[in-house]
Amino acid sequence: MRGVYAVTDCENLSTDALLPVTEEILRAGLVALQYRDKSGDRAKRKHEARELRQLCRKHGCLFIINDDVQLARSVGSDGVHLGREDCDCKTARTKLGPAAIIGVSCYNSLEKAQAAAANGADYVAFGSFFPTTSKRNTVTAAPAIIRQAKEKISLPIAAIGGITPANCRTLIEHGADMLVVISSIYQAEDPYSTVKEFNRLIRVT
Ligand code: TZP
Ligand code: MG
Repeated sequence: MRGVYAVTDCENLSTDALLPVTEEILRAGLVALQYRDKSGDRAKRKHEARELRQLCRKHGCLFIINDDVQLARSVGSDGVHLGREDCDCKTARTKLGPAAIIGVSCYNSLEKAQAAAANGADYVAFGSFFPTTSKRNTVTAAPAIIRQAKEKISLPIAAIGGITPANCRTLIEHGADMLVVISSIYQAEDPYSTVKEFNRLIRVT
């Protein structure tokens, strides 16, 4: 897994706005798309997740659901992303099976990353590396943690938090495999070109 990993900006976009811009960025080339929606609106979540599942299939992109193992199961996503408020990796594995991609947020903790690896995670995420307005109460991580993690575990490493084409270089140089991004893509004037630019910087296309 290497490249741009976009996360849906459901706080700012209605379904009608989310789907076309997501298809645009899928055309620009994403390694993964995460459906992240904190609304608690079950009907909306199921509808959006199903539509995004289809778009990701069409464009050959992995589709990951944030927090919600049940939703992941019911729409048949490729996997789930778990944070400290979600169920543990082993429980998710039991529910989703051996082929599911399970990502785990590790904030600024190498210990969490090693535990996630031992518990069968498929990738780990660190951050927030830069200030972000997309999430409250973030933990700050320094780029050095990426290199340190690569020495200890052999999983793909995702970096998140305030990442833009202008600041991502240090993360790539420290060994980030995936750049996980909400606002600098979804709120860009030209989301398609922004993904292309990230891809040029991380050299995947
Ligand atoms: N976890 C840590 S920072 C963050 C999440 C979900 C938000 C990232 O969004 P943005 O807009 O790319 O800073
Ligand atoms: Mg979560």
